Amino acid sequence: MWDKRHDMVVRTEVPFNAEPPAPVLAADEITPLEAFYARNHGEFPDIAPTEWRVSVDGLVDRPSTLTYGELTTDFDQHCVVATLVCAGNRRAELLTVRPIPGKEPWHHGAISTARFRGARLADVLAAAGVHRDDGLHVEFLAPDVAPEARPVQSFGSSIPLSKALSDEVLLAWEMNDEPLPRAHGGPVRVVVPGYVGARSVKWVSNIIVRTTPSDNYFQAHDYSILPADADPATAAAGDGISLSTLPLNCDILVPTDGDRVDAGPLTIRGWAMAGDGHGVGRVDVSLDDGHGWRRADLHPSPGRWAWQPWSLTVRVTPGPLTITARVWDDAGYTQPECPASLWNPRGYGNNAYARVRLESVDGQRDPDRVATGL
Ligand SMILES: Nc1nc2c(c(=O)[nH]1)N[C@H]1C(S)=C(S)[C@@H](COP(=O)(O)O)O[C@H]1N2
Ligand SMILES: [Mo]
Repeated sequence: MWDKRHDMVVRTEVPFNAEPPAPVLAADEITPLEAFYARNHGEFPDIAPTEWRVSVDGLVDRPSTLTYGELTTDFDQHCVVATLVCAGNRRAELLTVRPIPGKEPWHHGAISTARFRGARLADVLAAAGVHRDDGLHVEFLAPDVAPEARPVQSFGSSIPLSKALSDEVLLAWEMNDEPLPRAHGGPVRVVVPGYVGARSVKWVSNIIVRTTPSDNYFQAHDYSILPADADPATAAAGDGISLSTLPLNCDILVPTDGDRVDAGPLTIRGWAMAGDGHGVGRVDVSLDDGHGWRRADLHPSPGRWAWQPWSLTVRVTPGPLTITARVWDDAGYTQPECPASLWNPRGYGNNAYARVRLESVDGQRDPDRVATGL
C-alpha cells in the first residue's frame, strides 16, 4: 500500500502506520521512499499541487497566502538530508517494562533518512515580515483529522521561532528527488531536522507566529513526557514535558531480535545520533552485557542532520547472545542504561542502550569449530 515494500511491518492500515524491518533500514544511508516509515494520526488528505495553499499569519507584518507555484519559484531552493525519528521509536523495549495501551509498539523502524528539497521556512517568514522577538513560537496546522485527539481535531504542532529561523528548517516538496509522496505530506510538509518527527507537520496549511506554543492536542498533550505515575487520559496540558530536540541515541539494526546467525565472524551494524548541537564521539559494543566494550567503526554521516552509520565485526561463539551498543557524544555524555529508568506513560523518547538478543548462535557451520573438532 502507498507504494511501500511488501515486507513493511504495518502497525495499522487506517491511519497508515508502518515501519521497515531493521535490516532493510540498515541497507542504505538514505532510506528509499518505499522503505521510509510512515506515521499518521488520520487519513491522508488528497491535495493537488494546484489546489495547495499555505497561509502565513499571526505576529507578522504582511500576513499572506502562498500557492505551490509561488513557494517553489519565488524562494531559493535548499536541500537538507534529515533523519526523521518518531518519538515512539523503540517503544517496544519500554513495553517490556510496563504496558502502554493504545500506542503503536514500534520496534527499530520508526526512523528513516531522506534528502528533502524545499524553501527555507526562514525565507517564507521573512517575506511575511516576521518579528524577530525572542520567545515566540511558530505553529503549523494541517487538514488531516485525528480521531484519537481529545477533542477530535486536525494535526498540528509548534517549534520555537529561533528554530524556525534556522537554515535547516524547510517547507519541502521533494523527497529523494521525487515529488513529496502523499503518504509523507505531499504536496508540501514542514521538515524540522533535529526535532522529534511530530513537529515536521505534513500537508501543512497554516503557519502562525504566536507568543505561546501551539494548543493543538499533539503539542499540548500528546508528544510529551508524563511523570511515570500520571494517567494520560486525565493529564492536563502542562503535566508533561513537551518533546522538542532529539536525544543522544543509537540502535542496532543488524542482526535483529530473534535472528539466527552462525558462529564465526558477525558484522553488527547500526546508527547513532547526538543531541542538539553535538556530534557523535564514539560508539561502543558489548557482547557480555556491558562488562567489556569494543569500539565500533563510525561511517560518514550523509549529512549534518542525519544519523551516523556504524559497524563492528566480531567473532561469535555458539549459544545465546546479547549485543549491547551505546553512543557517547562529543561532550562525553552517554545514554541511560536501561528502559526502566525512562519508562513514561505514553512511551516516548526511549534512548536507553540499544540491545538485541539472539536465542542462538548456530555452531554447525563454524569453520574454526569444524577445524579444531571442538
Ligand atoms: N499532518 C500531519 N503531520 C504529521 C503527522 C500526522 O499524523 N499528520 N505525524 C507526525 C509524526 S508523529 C511523525 S513521526 C512524522 C512522520 O513522518 P513520515 O510519515 O513522513 O515518516 O510526521 C509528523 N507529521
Ligand atoms: Mo511520531
